[in-house]
Amino acid sequence: MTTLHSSLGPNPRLARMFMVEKGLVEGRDFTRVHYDIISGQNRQDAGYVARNPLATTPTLELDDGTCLTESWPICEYIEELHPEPNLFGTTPVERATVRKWARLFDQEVVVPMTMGFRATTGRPMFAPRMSVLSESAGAEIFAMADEKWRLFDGFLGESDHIALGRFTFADLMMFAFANFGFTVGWKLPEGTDNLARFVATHNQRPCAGVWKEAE
Ligand SMILES: N[C@@H](CCC(=O)N[C@@H](CS)C(=O)NCC(=O)O)C(=O)O
Repeated sequence: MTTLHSSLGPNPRLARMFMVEKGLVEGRDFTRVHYDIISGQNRQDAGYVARNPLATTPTLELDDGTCLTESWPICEYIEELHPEPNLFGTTPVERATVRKWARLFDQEVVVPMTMGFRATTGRPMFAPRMSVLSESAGAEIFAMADEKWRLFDGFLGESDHIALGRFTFADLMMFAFANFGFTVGWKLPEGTDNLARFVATHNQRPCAGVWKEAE
């Protein structure tokens, strides 16, 4: 059976949320192996490093032993196997639109937010295992992510969907990383009422349950 190598954190949770939205059930459709990333189990387990040389989570291991890494491509792989409900668009233009928003959010929010977290609140965990920015640069780049959250608040406007007027992978990504922020003491920036509404709306979705679990 397909195995999702998973842990705490927004990237494996993004993949798990995607699987929930696809109606895939743990135990029936895939198995999940959990790694304690706080203690660095993912980096110490030689078997896991062989599956994913970067040792990050998630990794999706297929029946033939192929190991797919990187949360977004894992989600696209699952979409190809399980096209419904559609989360990446049904036409070339729709797919380009969903990927545009996901790419923008990934670069403009996810990268500064995660780099900022690793250099500040997450420093005790991350500094021993990878290069991190200085604390002051971390705080600056974390604040830059907030500027971009504000930009996305404006892009959303009165809609609860960033693309196609319906729930897509781009919404899932935004929702996952807002939830990641909440787990590390972050709050939505002042004046982002559209994002607050977006989060409250998507908190009703089945995938939100992933963030209510203790791991
Ligand atoms: N770009 C990767 C990022 C993977 C990543 O950084 N995963 C985090 C969990 S959210 C991780 O493995 N952290 C523990 C570590 O780096 O040791 C993806 O999209 O999957």
